[in-house]
Amino acid sequence: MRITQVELRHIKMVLVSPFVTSMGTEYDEEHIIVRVDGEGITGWGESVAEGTPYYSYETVQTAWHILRDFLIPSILGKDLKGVDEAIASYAIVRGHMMAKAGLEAALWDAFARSENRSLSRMLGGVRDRVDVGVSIGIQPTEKDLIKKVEGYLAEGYKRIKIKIAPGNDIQYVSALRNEFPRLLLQVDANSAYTLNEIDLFKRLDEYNLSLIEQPLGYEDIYDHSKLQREIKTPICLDESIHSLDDTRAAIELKSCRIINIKPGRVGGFTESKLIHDYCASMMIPVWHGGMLESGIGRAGNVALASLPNFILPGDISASKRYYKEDIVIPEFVVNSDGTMDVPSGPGIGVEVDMKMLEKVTVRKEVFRA
Ligand code: OSB
Ligand code: MG
Repeated sequence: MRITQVELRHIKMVLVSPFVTSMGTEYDEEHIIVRVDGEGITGWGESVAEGTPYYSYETVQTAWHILRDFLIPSILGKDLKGVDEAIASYAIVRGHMMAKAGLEAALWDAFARSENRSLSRMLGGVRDRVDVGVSIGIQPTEKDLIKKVEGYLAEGYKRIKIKIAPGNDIQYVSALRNEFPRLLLQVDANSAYTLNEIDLFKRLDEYNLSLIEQPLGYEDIYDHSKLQREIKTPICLDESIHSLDDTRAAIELKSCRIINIKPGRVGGFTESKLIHDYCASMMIPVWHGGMLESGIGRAGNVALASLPNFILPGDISASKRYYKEDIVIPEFVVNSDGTMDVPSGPGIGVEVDMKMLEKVTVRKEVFRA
């Protein structure tokens, strides 16, 4: 496919409620929507770089720079045989995984559409529904949290993840466990602790958590291996894993027993699949993380999560859990049994709502071959 045009859109969408984590409070979400065109086919992708460099060093501005000045020029006007050839053309660019993943996603969608296949099938998906959970930010009180959880459980969600931070941890876990003794519950610290707080993690062992996500440094693998040795609850790494190589290091060092896969964090679906396959071979379960995506990114996440080793429910929630209106048709919904349907149409399997996309676009740039 000869790629004749690439379009970038900086989008900003207002969250239905502020998202509070150890990294701060988010009121709206900024991402980049990537559109590629070639030979009458259009592909869509989402780069999950945010407005702020708090989760990752990447931001919308750095991703835009890398896309405009390096990634897009490396593929524009080229007759690509497939996604692998695109990846090879920009392999010289180090890091900037979210910038790469946004372009790669649009290319995957375009190639899947050109073969009239769904992205799920194209990636090796084996399920037509995936198990989903919800990620809840830090609430003002334990009572507020319990109310939120009751609401999400009533909607069908299979698993609850809560954000924790020093001073906002054990009391929330304990309150939830008291109220819901059998709830599938996990916590995400987003790197807010150090090994000095090892006693807290030993106390958390009493609450039957499915996992503790990224308790220590955001690039760390070594200290996590020391912590995992001292606690029973499985550690799951998010921020520290940018590649298959990081995954191998973490598993060989026994730094974690579970891996969170986010295509944006590892450079795209291709690297995600390598990590997925390696983890399967090592009997390490994976689950799909989330970056508060719009429906475009969410569609790709659901497709990837249909691969067989995505064993635990993902941070993949209904469109309305994030935004009043989504930018795709149909929007994503959760079934009452806590699953989400994997789109079966060509490519990402949903249609972009151009009117809504226009409404949330704050900047647009078009590149032509
Ligand atoms: O650490 O998993 C995280 C959102 C933004 C940045 C980092 C994270 C998150 C979430 C939300 O937890 C997951 C979702 O999209 O529902
Ligand atoms: Mg996380």
